[in-house]
Amino acid sequence: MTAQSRAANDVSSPNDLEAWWLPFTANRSFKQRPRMIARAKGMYYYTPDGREVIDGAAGLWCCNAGHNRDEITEAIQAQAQELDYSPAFQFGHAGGFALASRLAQLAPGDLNHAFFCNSGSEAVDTALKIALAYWNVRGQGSKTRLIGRERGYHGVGFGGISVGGIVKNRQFFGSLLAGVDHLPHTYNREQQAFSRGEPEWGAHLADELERIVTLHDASTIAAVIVEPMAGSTGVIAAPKGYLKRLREICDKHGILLIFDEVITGFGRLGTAFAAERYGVVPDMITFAKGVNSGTVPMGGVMVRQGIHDTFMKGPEHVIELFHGYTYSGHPLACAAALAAQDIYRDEKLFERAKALEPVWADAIHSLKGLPNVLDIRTIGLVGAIDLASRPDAVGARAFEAMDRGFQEYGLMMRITGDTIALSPPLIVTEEQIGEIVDKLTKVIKAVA
Ligand code: PXG
Repeated sequence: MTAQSRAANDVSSPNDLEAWWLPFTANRSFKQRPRMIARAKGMYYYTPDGREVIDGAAGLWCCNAGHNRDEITEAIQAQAQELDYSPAFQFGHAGGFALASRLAQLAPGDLNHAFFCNSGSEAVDTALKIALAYWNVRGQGSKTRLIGRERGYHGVGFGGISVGGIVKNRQFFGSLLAGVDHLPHTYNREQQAFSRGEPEWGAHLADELERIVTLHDASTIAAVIVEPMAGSTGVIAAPKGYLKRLREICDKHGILLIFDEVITGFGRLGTAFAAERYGVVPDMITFAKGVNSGTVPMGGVMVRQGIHDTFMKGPEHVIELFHGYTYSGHPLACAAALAAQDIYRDEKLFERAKALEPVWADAIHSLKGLPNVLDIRTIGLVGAIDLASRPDAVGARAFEAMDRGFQEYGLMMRITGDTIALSPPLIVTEEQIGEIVDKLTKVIKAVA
């Protein structure tokens, strides 16, 4: 920066969009036609000029309690006044322990321990590292191979993109982690089009894990990681019976099973964790986003009792796991999470998501028949609409839908390729579901 622009560094309103390189964004097009957000409340965002935009995406799948909840804001304020930061390496604070206990209660089975970090990407790297270290500590250091799934999204760390299966997130970044293999994804439009909830077809695809085990031998495989519902790739729910089958195969061969619940955690599918919906207890669950309704960066891993206990041996002054982050269990993130968890419990928001699932499904599936709609999928309070791509311009139609939805119709949505994804805050009312579908109908017609 020039001395002159440095001197201008104290302006209170940003009027230059140049310096911020936005993540996962078409930057040049954004800067020509910015989509600026100034404030939020409940189900709505507001633009700097005061236009109301209904939030069909819970921010980025994270603001499950709705926006700017007073209880959360006040908890963050009070915490900042009391204890702004405290180290978590060799020290602790009450909020972190309270939150970990709370999450242990919420998680199924004996997923009794929480390891905190600051994002979903860090949660995934943490879970993969715990898996590798676990086998090492048990004297089975040859178990190093990690198995992900095609079309999976596990954040953007090197671990996450290695087990992930989204081509663009991998192809530019070199050789990634060695010793990774992938299950096939479970989407098949011919068999599953316009599905509500778990598709009937596809459980057999879990048996591909047997093929992978035969190829590499179980003695080389540490863990399998999957999203119970693949979100980022465009919403692919696990077929009926698929996750149970994965659990059985992992048990048979002594392989750890990790559910990445960064999106599905905290009510998105109508239960605290998707693991509960499917009656399957994985060995670890990664979480982030909804843990504090997206208000302060936070992620973490829930770990089963036996895995945790395996590390708790040897001389007591020695660190058991050489892993952690400066901001692990940050006091502000914990305070926000405790307040968010109170809201989820007191307003029964997970149950609410479950009760609204059929209403939501009916509403979203009513878009069938609109121009270019090739498939619609719903599960929990999630919906996806595949639009036909324009010739030679994959992604252009959905990009226009997202942009015009925000600029002209007052609707925020997520897109990936030519798929529109919806995941409103769990406080959404039936009337607001109607508003989302109404606006979406207009947008889909507008981009025909
Ligand atoms: N795992 C899963 C399953 C996710 O969905 C991450 C890990 C990474 O979380 P962080 O906090 O590091 O971003 C995610 C994140 C989208 C979208 O467009 C999805 C995510 C993030 C941003 C956009 O669907 N998921």
